[in-house]
Amino acid sequence: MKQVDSLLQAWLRHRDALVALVDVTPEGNQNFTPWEGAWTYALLTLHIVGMGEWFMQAVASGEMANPEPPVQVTSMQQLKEIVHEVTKRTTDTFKALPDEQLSAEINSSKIFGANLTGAQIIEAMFEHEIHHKGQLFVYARMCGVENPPFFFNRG
Ligand code: NI
Repeated sequence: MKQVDSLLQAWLRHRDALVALVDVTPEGNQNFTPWEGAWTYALLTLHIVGMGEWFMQAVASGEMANPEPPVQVTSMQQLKEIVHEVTKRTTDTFKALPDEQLSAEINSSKIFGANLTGAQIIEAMFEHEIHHKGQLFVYARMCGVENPPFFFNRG
């Protein structure tokens, strides 16, 4: 098994839980915020999936692009579709990574102050996603989701 494949499986356990969480969040909650001035449900979700793809593209290309601003969404349905699309693209890029990219140096000094290896960028990607996913669980619970899906299902 490629090293990349086991990392992909580890990431997908988290991402699948995120997708499931967004899928069960009722329509109309795209602009929900837990306090005034906080990111909306949609912005937080777009940030997680957008940055995930951004990290993965950096590992694949060796270069860190400037992150793109999130698109405007007007419904949970639209948000769900974007989450599925971006997850599919990120998964495809991840799957296609050769193991050599894990030890390759990524041109990341302007973001991280040092050039990290592909494996280190993937670690940052995981930490970023897990951190914000925890926040989104609270958002979803406040939007009435009673049994949020967790990440430990390995069946
Ligand atoms: Ni963040």
